[in-house]
Amino acid sequence: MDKLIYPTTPVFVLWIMFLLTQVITESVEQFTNKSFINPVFLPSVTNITVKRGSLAVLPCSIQYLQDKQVAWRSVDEDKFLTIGKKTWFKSDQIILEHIPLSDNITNWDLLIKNSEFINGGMYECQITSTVDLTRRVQLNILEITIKGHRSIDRGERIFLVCNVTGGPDIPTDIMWYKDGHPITSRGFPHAIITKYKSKVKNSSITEFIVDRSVFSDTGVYTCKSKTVKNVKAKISLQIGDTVNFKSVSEDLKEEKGEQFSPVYTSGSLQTSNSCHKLPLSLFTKSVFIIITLIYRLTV
Ligand SMILES: *[C@@H]1O[C@H](CO)[C@@H](O)[C@H](O)[C@H]1NC(C)=O
Ligand SMILES: *[C@@H]1O[C@H](CO)[C@@H](O)[C@H](O)[C@H]1NC(C)=O
Ligand SMILES: *[C@@H]1O[C@H](CO)[C@@H](O)[C@H](O)[C@H]1NC(C)=O
Ligand SMILES: *[C@@H]1O[C@H](CO)[C@@H](O)[C@H](O)[C@H]1NC(C)=O
Ligand SMILES: CC(=O)N[C@H]1CO[C@H](CO)[C@@H](O)[C@@H]1O
Repeated sequence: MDKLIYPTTPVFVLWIMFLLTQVITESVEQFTNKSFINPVFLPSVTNITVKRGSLAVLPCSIQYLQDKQVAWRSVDEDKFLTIGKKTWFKSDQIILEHIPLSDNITNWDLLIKNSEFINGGMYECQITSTVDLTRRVQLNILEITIKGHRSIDRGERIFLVCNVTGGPDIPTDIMWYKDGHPITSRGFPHAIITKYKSKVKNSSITEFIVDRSVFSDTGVYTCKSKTVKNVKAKISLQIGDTVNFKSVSEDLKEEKGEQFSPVYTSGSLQTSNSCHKLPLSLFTKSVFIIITLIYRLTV
């Protein structure tokens, strides 16, 4: 007991020295990274949302892979899709994109073509080595549609339904835009926007309603998620008047403050002033032609 607490023998001193050298060489080896480099995943998105039918790119960027292997696995179905550069799971939809970059970085992206709802779920990019390194990527497949009449008469009700369908993670932060501008209660006091989520149908519904449409409601309407990229759809709406032309002119007088040069009337486009000014413009044109002719002749 005494010996251990107060070590003075030369054997013990040698033992301590041996331990110290072991620790030092180990840390030197680690410091120079000779054989101690472990592969690392570089930061990339881990939650991806794409529209049904489009290409889904699941990124996996690795540095210092050295002689180790990369595999992609479907977590939900518990099966390997790719191992190394080989596509393990035979499918026309799945491609492994292997792109070596500089600094010992290589991209091992998993591409899923013509994505379907069934392709949604959790995927895992893994490096097979002594310590298993994994990176999970969530893929959400959505469909977004707008239903509603593309052409209605002035005074009729506008009713557009934006329907986002997909898995349980569908975004509900859907906004309406008209000609690229957000529809707010201030800018569009006559518009009503309603929202609801149907758990049974895995859909999020956002409606745009205007009880009495006016000509200036003509435009391109877009519904899109505030936060999730790619989640958007658009519809072009035309407010027309099939009753008669007289009412169009009256409306134009009524809504003079607004700008709507092309007016849709009974299947043809007319500019607001063309009818009243036609004789006058013909007259000025004729005068102009005559003056030009006289000028040409005299010079
Ligand atoms: C060893 O790793 C460190 C960081 O861990 C790095 O700064 C250094 O450049 C590496 N050395 C070599 C020789 O790659
Ligand atoms: C939204 O779309 C889904 C899938 O197509 C459908 O089942 C559902 O009835 C639609 N909802 C509305 C309100 O149109
Ligand atoms: C992925 O994004 C969706 C939509 O934004 C979200 O609802 C979901 O919680 C996210 N999932 C994960 C695993 O982060
Ligand atoms: C809704 O999503 C759940 C979970 O992803 C799924 O089990 C169910 O079949 C889906 N329902 C419909 C109608 O697509
Ligand atoms: C740390 C590491 O793996 N470095 C390698 C990076 O790639 C070059 C060749 O491109 C190798 O020589 C290095 O050993």
